Amino acid sequence: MAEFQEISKLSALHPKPAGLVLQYGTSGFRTNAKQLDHIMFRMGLLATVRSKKTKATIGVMVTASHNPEEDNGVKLVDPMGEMVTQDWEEHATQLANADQEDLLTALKNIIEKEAINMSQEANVFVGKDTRSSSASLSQAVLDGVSALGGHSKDYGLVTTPQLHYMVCCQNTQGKYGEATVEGYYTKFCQAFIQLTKNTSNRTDDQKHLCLDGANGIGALKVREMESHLKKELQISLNNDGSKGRLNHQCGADYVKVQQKPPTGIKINPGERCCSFDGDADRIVYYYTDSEGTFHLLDGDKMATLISTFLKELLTQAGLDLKIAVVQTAYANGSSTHYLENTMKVLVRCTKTGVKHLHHVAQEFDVGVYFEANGHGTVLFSKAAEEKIQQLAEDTNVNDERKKAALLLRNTINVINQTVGDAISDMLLIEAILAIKGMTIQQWDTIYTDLPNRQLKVKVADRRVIDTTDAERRAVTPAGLQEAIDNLVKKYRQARSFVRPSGTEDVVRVYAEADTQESADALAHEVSLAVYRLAGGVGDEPKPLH
Ligand code: NG1
Ligand code: ZN
Repeated sequence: MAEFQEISKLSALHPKPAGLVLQYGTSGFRTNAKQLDHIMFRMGLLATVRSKKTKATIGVMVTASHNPEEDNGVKLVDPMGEMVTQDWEEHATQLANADQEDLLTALKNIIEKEAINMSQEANVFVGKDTRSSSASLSQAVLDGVSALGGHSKDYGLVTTPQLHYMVCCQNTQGKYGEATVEGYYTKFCQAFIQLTKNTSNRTDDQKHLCLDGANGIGALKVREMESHLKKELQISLNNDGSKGRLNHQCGADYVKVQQKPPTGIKINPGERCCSFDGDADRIVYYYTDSEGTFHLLDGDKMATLISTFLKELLTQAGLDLKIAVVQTAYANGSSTHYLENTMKVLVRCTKTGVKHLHHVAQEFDVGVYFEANGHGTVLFSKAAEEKIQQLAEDTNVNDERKKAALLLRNTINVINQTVGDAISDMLLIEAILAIKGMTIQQWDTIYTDLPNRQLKVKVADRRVIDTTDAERRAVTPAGLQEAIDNLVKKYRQARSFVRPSGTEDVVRVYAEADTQESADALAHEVSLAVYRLAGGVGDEPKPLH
């Protein structure tokens, strides 16, 4: 077929370095940008084939999120704006790793296996973050699409969640919103303004938010969006990319893992601040108190605030809808305890990676999911949306129920249900705080986090660690889980687990306990156990203190 000749010709312009093997990880391929040109071309091919299969528009986002500037990556977006399905992740890995001369065979295998009608039209949306490598890498994706005769639309610089939104809008014929950046701002900002319109006693101080844009795409997009907010939210933007390096000592991941404020930002005591990550699909909040102590409000705190707000509204509206919170093993033990025992909300735990959380959240009428690192959103089932809509339009209900239904309807509209979205989450949190008349300090005191520590250990092959029970227990190597259990017993309120990272060549160690010293000591001791039992390389982990 003519298109296959074209592929042979064009793929030679995007050659695969011999011997390079990459896996479609927790969220796509991710590594040093220099190694990714062939991957991008091939993902252009795969997205085109996926589009033919689903008879819908597919998205391809070029970004390495919170990773360093010199890295890059790519993730595929399925028709409803969700992450690509797991069996296609395998196709992606096959195609990415095929030797240059075997590329056509690998592609044909996928086409055959999936019984794809190659005469079907294909449409692919492409977006990229602000990394300097993203321009040529996204061009390689576009080349891949055109090599197979697919149509493409290049959205240029967009946040990851904006691209997910575009794909969903396109495939729902505009029901989700208009598939433009302008449409995105209009939808979410209008909902925010509606939500906050009866909170007229908000002062300018309360409307003020200090934002760290991680020197990335989120900063650019917040600047574009600002006028739509009509001063109802007044953002002072720091780390906007004009000086500092992307994700360098700033951004949501830095703040969460280091448990300290980003550089490049001056924080006044008590001031409400938040940080986005490099592609604006994560957000964390924080403040420093009058003693200068730093307080982090992470994904768990957001899940708690949001689920409490929604549960109260559902009760006021008299709607019997099932709400649940989905977390991972990294969720702070205090948050799980509070949600289950005080809020009486159903909590479910899944493996790390939003695709896992997203799927479980879909099982409920209202599924709130957040990773502790600040990636999350809320999903409403179709039935739940319909019930809320009906109630909002019903002229025979009392004022309290009506008011709650209207708030719920606007809450649905301020949320990007396709994927965790820093901008949309920020608007939601800001609206909830405004409606409840709550300060960040009051939000923080809902429950107290258990002190915790995350560490990384380098091992020769991280795949020697296999886990079960939503990654909370290690099955291999032999003796590791037993060692962890024995260490955990030494501390109060302690918990620890290890798992191989899906985005970095490391094993991650998590520990929490009643004091920071204990959490640090436990994390260190577990790191040593990993180093000794799972083939550690380099220097032995050193104690933190
Ligand atoms: P890995 O490297 O698999 O731990 C990290 C995050 C995930 C997720 C992905 C994708 C932690 C502990 N892990 O995955 O939650 O966000 O990156 O960006 O934060
Ligand atoms: Zn991200």
